[in-house]
Amino acid sequence: MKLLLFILLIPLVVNANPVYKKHCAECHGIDRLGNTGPALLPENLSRLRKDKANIVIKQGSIATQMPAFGDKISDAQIQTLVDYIYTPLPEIPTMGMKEIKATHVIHHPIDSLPDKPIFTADPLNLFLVVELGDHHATVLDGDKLEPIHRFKTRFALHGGPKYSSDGRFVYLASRDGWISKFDMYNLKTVAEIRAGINTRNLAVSADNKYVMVGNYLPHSLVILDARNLSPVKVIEAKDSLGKSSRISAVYVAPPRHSFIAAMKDIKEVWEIPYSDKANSLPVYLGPMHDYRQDSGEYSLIDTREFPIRRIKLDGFLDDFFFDKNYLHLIGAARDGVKGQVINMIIGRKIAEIDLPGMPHLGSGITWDYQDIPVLATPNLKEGIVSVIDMRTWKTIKKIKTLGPGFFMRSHENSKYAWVDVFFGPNKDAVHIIDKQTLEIVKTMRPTKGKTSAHVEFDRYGKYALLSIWDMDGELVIYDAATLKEIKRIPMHKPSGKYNVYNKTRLSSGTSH
Ligand code: DHE
Repeated sequence: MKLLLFILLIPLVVNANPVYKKHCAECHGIDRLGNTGPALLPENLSRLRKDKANIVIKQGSIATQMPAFGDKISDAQIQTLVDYIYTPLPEIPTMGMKEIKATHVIHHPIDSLPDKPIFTADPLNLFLVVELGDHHATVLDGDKLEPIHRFKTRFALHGGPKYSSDGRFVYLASRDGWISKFDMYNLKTVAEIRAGINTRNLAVSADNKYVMVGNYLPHSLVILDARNLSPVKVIEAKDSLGKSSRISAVYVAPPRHSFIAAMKDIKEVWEIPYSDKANSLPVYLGPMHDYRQDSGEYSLIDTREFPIRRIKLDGFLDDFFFDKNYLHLIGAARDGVKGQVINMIIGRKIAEIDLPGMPHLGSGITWDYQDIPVLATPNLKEGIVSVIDMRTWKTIKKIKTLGPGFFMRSHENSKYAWVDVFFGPNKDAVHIIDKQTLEIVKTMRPTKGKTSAHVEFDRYGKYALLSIWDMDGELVIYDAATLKEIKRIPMHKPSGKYNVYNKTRLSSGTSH
């Protein structure tokens, strides 16, 4: 498969624009099919006008790893780059059922492995820590705060790895489309498959039967059998007029027994049930729904066919998350000013929220502030944390920070929420907010000059683990109550960390 793809791409590599080769190929791929950065093809740039692309190349793109090239290349060279990335490729490699199947590898049949952990650590208090620097992941004992295993991952994992509900298995997605299933009990990668060329993220059904993968390229959702990752169905992402779309993100909504996927280039959110239990959900069978067409008999859905309920929106969604009961979807667009609140029963927008600086919404968290359920999220364009009343969807407070942040985290047992400052001169700072006063009570700089980011708590909310986002980085562990540093563990650009208990119990202080 790899060889075939390479042979197909030889002409693209030889003919690549020289400026592109020098400055862009490392992140976006010599073939423009994406690498650590997204694919750069006209099919994937429909929301970016050419003049805007020119500005992005010149000035960089906020909240991504895209730097400014204005002082490195001339205006004329930038224009050749713009023309180049809007030129269609002679051929985009196909990644349909047949090609996906051909990549499938089973390293260890599940039945051949014991279903008990091979270590004594509490399997529910393990962390998986992704180390982006050298494409590894570390399994960490959350009680002793010591690594127990380190393994090689696929290239450039992105998005949160997702656990099976018992925490035994974890599913990982790489930006270049590889999905890996890792056995946390036996510390082995058990199966792998390439489900996309440029992948966004994955979700696992709450009944542990299916994995759904959302792709930027091709424009598809891929359903895998969660047991061994064999492909079940490829769904092309397009609207009823045939306009296709990248997938912004896919998540699971456990009480709804469905996957929810947002489209990046069409104004729709899709709900795709994976279990017959979805049949008992109350759904308004009005003009927005597209399940049963005219039959109106929601109870007759055959979920093995993965029917699509299309919810039409006013605007695009780049990311979203849910309230506690999965009744509301809260979404935002990169270029939008307002966030949208969608009621999942009636399938339409019921409110707008003031999110001026584009949140990395997967980073939003919720808690009760003086008996008011609130949602709080950092913003990627502005140094503020927005705190929103989830009954009225009005902003209660904008907490000023030292710069735009990526990740916000807390835990039910902690009185604090932690938020990083990911961009700008204060990227080494992290703020600690009192959840009941909404005031910053402490600002720390764990390592002067180095980006500190992404906090995750252990299962009891006793420790907070933070990443020093550097090739010679560290995991810094704090006592979550006294905020005193406890220890440091050297790691290579540690990014996200994922605690089994908090993720599988859907803690309101973290992402799911
Ligand atoms: Fe992420 C999660 C989108 C850039 C690190 N990021 C997510 C998710 C989405 C998303 C939709 C939720 C998926 C999930 O968990 O299933 N990220 C985007 C972007 O649109 C953006 C701004 C541009 C892009 O390059 O795609 C972006 N993200 C980054 C980075 O530059 C980061 C800092 C480094 C990297 O890995 O490329 C980064 N994103 C992360 C991490 C998570 C994540 C560590 C999981 C957080 C968690 O705790 O669940």
